[in-house]
Amino acid sequence: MTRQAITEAERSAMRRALEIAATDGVPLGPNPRVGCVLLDPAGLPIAEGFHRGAGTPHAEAAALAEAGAAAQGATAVVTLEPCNHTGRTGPCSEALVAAGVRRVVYAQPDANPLAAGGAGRLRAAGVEVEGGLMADEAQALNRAWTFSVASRRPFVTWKFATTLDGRSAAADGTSRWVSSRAARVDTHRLRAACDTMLVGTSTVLVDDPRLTVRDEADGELPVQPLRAVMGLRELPADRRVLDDAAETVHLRTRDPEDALATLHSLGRQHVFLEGGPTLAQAFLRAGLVDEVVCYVAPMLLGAGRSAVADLGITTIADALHLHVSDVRVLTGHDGEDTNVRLTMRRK
Ligand code: AOF
Ligand code: ZN
Repeated sequence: MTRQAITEAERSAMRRALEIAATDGVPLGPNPRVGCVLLDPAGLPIAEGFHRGAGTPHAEAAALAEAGAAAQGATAVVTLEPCNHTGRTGPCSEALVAAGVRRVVYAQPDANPLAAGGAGRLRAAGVEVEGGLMADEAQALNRAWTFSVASRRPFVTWKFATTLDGRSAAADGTSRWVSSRAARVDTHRLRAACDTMLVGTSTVLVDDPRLTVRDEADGELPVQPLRAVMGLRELPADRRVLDDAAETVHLRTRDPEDALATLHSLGRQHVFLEGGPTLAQAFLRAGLVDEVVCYVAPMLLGAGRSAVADLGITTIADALHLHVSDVRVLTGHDGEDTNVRLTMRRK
């Protein structure tokens, strides 16, 4: 059987599927964002659907429901390989076959071992299948989901604020407002895109942070990330992290790998690490930081606590290297901070 090349109509359907997958208001995680467009044999769109969050129909099922009998002989263009499992809903591979879909074009292969295998199942049923169209765009849409299903742990973003000379506190321990207001607003935007805030018990004991996502206009957002505190020390009941503004878990371990394993088992995909230099040290030493977000204040201290504790590196050849992915200057009335985003370079 000769394979049919991907058509222009399928390309534009994939662009549309990516667009509807990213519909505002679709909650991030634990499920991926997925879009699906059904085309008739002439390449004209007949129905579309997108996933609206855990427990609701998958994108393919939503599109099939809208198409009804018109799905017979159609091409399904979908941003993720159709699933092959019965989870919260039934397998999409079977639903597509049962509806008489003739061809499936998908973007990203499903890395979820529980759900994968849909392409094979479709081919076995005689459906033409093409994968990989705009796969990078689809992966970018579900960056943390893709990472966590493939790596079996959450993606870790370490955020810190520092002076120009790499200090996170002055010699007397004072550290309040190293970063500007603009940097703090920016931090809340990034917190909102994660599903878990992680700090150590010492941060809770010393700084007593709330660890919630707030915005200037509306205060605390309705959906809050989980607050996770790791370490062996007890948390006094009066700490703000134990208030009822969001859920909190105490991970009784000092080992980053254990902490991430527990968070993974709780369905968490993206950890925002906001602890102090010791927690950062533990995660960096364990090779468990994937992305770094740094706010650099135009300030010099010359002495004081370093932004990260000793990494055991004594010679320049052993330095950890990162890639800069973005640099911005955030300007506000109380100063301007430089925001640098980086990814870790894997050795
Ligand atoms: C979705 N939405 O549109 C597609 C998904 O157990 P479930 O039913 O929640 O299924 C989750 C898995 O199904 C998910 O991790 C992914 O591998 C696959 N496809 N999931 O939430 C969708 N097509
Ligand atoms: Zn499915």
